[in-house]
Amino acid sequence: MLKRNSFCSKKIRMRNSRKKKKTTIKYQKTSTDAYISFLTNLSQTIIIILISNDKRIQMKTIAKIFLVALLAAGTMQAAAFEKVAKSRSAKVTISSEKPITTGYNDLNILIDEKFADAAVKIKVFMPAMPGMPYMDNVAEAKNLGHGKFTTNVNFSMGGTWQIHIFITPKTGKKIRVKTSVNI
Ligand SMILES: [Cu+2]
Repeated sequence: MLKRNSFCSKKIRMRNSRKKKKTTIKYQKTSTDAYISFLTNLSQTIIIILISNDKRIQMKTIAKIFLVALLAAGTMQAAAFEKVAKSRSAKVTISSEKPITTGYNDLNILIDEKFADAAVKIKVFMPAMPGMPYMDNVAEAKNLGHGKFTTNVNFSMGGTWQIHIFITPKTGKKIRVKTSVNI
């Protein structure tokens, strides 16, 4: 009986490790998508546990919950910062693998593929405040293809920074998308 049980859990472990490889690819989405999938998966597995009297199914589903939770936590760390900004003609997703801090930060900019050959520029600025002058930093974004861009920008102090993304398509009007970040 003991032997059978340990064989059983070994089989489950093997199956889980195979499943993990598959799900790793599946969870290479945005953190929001991953979180929604995680919640859906969690509620489904809880329902299976509740309606099942089979110990083995219960064990499998519990293992699955831990696996999914682990993957979700990993994916959420992958994008520590993410913000979606919209204008009338463009949607921009700005993200960072690390939390935004004072100083230079690597930012990923994702725009619609129809702007894949556009020039993208970022401007961050903080309006003048009592005892503090206006501050800004402008950076060109590097085109990685398929609407993905990357840039490195300086937030020279803590506080609320305005972010403007300028998209200049090969043909057509220049687009400005606005958002902000608190540091
Ligand atoms: Cu300031």
